[in-house]
Amino acid sequence: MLKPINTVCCIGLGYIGLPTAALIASRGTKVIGVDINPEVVKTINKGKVHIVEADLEALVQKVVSNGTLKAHLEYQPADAFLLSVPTPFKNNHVPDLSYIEEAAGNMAPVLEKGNLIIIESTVPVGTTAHIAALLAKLRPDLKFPQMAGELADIQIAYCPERVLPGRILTELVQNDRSIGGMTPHCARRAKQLYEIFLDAECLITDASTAELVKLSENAFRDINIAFANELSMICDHLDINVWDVVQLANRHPRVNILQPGPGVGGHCIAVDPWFIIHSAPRQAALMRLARQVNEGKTKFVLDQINNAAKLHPEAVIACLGLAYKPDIDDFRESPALIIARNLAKKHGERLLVVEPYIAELPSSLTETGACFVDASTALKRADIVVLLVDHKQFREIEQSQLDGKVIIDTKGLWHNYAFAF
Ligand code: SAJ
Repeated sequence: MLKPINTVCCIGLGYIGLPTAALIASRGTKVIGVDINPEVVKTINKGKVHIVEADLEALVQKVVSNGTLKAHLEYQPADAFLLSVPTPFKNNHVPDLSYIEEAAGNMAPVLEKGNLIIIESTVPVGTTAHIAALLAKLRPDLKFPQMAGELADIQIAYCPERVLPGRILTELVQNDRSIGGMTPHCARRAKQLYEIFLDAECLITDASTAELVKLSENAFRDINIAFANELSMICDHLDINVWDVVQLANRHPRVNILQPGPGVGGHCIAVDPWFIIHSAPRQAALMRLARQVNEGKTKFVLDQINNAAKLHPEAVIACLGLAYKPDIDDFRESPALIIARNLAKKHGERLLVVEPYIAELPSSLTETGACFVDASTALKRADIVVLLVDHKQFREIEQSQLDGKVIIDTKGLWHNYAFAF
């Protein structure tokens, strides 16, 4: 008989933690949200959200007003703890576990016998065991799975998320979930928690396998995006339209070439493969090469723009989009932002920037003199138009607004337009 889970403490109220906390609370389970950022805590307790995500604010408003979700700065006792804190990498792509180690250190004092701990953050293989060892040192009075097995006082599991930003609340309910228990009992307890809100399958495995499953999903996607980006650079060299090649090749019943772009952004696809490469440097040759191809594509686009600017001295350049992907406001690891920053340093106020999902430019752009404008102003004033993100707002741009301009379309939005260069 599994101990009931009446209270869940969700640690880290960001892109994953907050939607997860709100969803669990919406099923009637009491949720204590914990975040280190006082602004985030204050915003949530007003029933508001600090991130752009479909339907999230309405859900947070509902569960905060009915008292099932409350955000705190301090950790509180609970039946289960969910850790969704950042796991970036340091320089030279070494995983940075400081956030998750800090969260574990802050959680240790409030742990009680019978608690369940689930790590959701994307982590290098072996991190769940590492955190379990850290907790055992901090709480020698409690028995942990690595020494007590099924008789442990505390159950620990690794359960990665696989939701797509923009569809998080839907995919949290609909996507199958890998449940990596340190013991079978840990996995059963973790499954009990996810069954509070999951409409899909809980796929039971061990912690290390679940850690590598998550990383493999994203490394697989990174390699496939690298194929599309390499193909786009080959097409440029051969003067062939890559969008036609992709469209026609994908009519093959078993071919699915992804979409080229200006590189790979986001805190997942651009980061996670490095966790595998770090764990198996000699074996992960293809994954490392894919990372180099995708990072190289960003430089390739920047060179294209600067070459066009050399042919048109004093040209006004417009960058359309800064986010790492369309129709969201997330700029983490964004290749568009990397390109815009480089152009701003070189071209200053001759750079116009359009980004529908922000109210003002990041200081790294404003300090160079780059101008924040709307799309129609940019298209009127620019000689060189660079499409970096295929936000839905840019789909309304007519060919007539682009006539006579130099176009660098990294997302193929306008590849059917016949341009007079
Ligand atoms: N991109 C391309 N071409 C494509 C697809 C994507 O250039 O054909 C670029 C995007 O523009 C973006 C980057 O790749 O810059 C990543 O975008 P994405 O849509 O592939 O992925 P994320 O980071 O938003 O979400 C991914 C998803 N993982 C997979 O699709 C395997 C999501 O399911 C994960 O939950 C998420 O990573 C995560 O949090 O790990």
